[in-house]
Amino acid sequence: MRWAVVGNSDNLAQRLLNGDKRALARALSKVERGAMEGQQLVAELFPASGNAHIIGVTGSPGTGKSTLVNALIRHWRSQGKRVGVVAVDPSSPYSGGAVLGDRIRMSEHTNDAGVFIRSMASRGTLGGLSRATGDAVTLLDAAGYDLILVETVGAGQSEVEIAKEAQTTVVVEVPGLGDDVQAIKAGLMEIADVFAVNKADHPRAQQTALGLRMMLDIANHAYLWKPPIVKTIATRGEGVDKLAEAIEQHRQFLAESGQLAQRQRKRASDELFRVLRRELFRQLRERVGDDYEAAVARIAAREQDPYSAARELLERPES
Ligand SMILES: Nc1nc2c(ncn2[C@@H]2O[C@H](COP(=O)(O)OP(=O)(O)OP(=O)(O)O)[C@@H](O)[C@H]2O)c(=O)[nH]1
Ligand SMILES: [Mg+2]
Repeated sequence: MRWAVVGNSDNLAQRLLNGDKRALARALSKVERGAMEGQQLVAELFPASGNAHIIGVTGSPGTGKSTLVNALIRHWRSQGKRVGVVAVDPSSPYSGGAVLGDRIRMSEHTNDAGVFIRSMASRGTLGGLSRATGDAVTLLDAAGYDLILVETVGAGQSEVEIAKEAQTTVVVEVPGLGDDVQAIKAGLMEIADVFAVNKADHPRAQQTALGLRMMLDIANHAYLWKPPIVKTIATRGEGVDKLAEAIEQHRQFLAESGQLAQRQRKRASDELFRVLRRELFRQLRERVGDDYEAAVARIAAREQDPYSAARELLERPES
């Protein structure tokens, strides 16, 4: 036992720390619902977190992210490392089959005590999803997983936001299809710490890797870290050891350059901002009651502008 827990969520937190996977699953459901109970759990477990290497894996749909994650799990398991996975399932139409697909592809690990895989559904708002993902990572971290992989489909700004919370972001590209243009379009170039050119069994893989290299050399010359480009064939596990090595080297670079502390501070700042924004709004909403809807109606009817309506709500005295 690494941490003793004060407080009481019917000892769920303690059981999670002791490596009980069912307790972890239950705890994750609680944070996913975003209820008070979930917040309490995060509060109890937060001191035990902060040790894991958090790795985002993102890229366009179908590029082979889940297959790669699966292969990475196999690689790190062979070294005795414990691996947690959060697969963020966006509400986009193509994700319908993806959840089942993820489950099948990753199912070889379900009986392994050193692996934990969780799919998060994007019910409700995007802010809700990134909060739930962040909390899930904290819980897996506290549960002692050495590496935590967060798979997101890099289809939009929201997924990019989630990926930004990782310490190391792997962007998965595939050969052909004007992928270089796609990468820029999705804003993925800027967040990539490591590139995987997956499906390297395709003849155009080398060309794609070279194209990426050229673009990176133009865009990134000022940075200390030059994102490596690793060719992989996830289905055969080829290149996966090199990918793992690139990921580990990035973590080492972050630690040695002082950027790890910087990224952690940025993440802390984002988290505090998010929690405060939500909490302040909740408090205000509670205090002003029906006046909120009344203000909305006035603005909609063009009787008042949003600035003065907001000022009035904020200046309302405590009743
Ligand atoms: N030829 C080839 N096919 C691959 C490779 N890696 C993955 N695939 C196949 O590509 C398809 C999509 O793989 P997934 O791992 O589900 O891709 P994904 O990026 O997780 O997909 P979404 O989560 O739906 O965005 C599957 O049929 C895989 O078998 C590879 O290296 N070469
Ligand atoms: Mg997937």
